Amino acid sequence: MRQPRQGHGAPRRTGQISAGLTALRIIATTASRWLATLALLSLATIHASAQEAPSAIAHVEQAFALPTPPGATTGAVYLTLSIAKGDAVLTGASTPMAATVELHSMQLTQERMQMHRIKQLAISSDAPLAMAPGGGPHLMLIGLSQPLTAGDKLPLTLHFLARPDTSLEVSIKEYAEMMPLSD
Ligand SMILES: [Cu+2]
Repeated sequence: MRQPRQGHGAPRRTGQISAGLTALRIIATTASRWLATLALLSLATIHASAQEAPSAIAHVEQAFALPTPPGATTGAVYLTLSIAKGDAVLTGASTPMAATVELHSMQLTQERMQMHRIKQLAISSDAPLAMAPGGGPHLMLIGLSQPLTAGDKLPLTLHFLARPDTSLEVSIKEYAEMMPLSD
């Protein structure tokens, strides 16, 4: 006698509960799929930025400028530019101490070293760029607001193609100071 009562009520309730559980499961599954998708998306974003970040930073070392004689309006900056991963293109530089900064290269023309302006300088992890007085590329300061004095510093910002600028302080010193002491 008891069974029919329970029997009439129980299956229906069980059915409602299981239907409710199924609905919950579907919601839970959909939610977890969404969460998984979101997690994957954010991972992909992190991965993309992690891939771009290291190569974005070009490393600058041994940046120096030679002192200029009184009255001189041009000077030169030399530096070593390297990159840990990938490549970069230096497109120019600027300083509040000169009207313009040009990328220059030196070329031997009819037994004379001649400077000429170049538009950009490419570097890669395989091929860093080491500038030095006496030839090759350098940064030419044009329209100096004051002579470059040994011991002073020169603020310089390097501009790259599709990469953030790099700002640094350039030491003004005699080239001899950069050479290892020998003899
Ligand atoms: Cu030059």
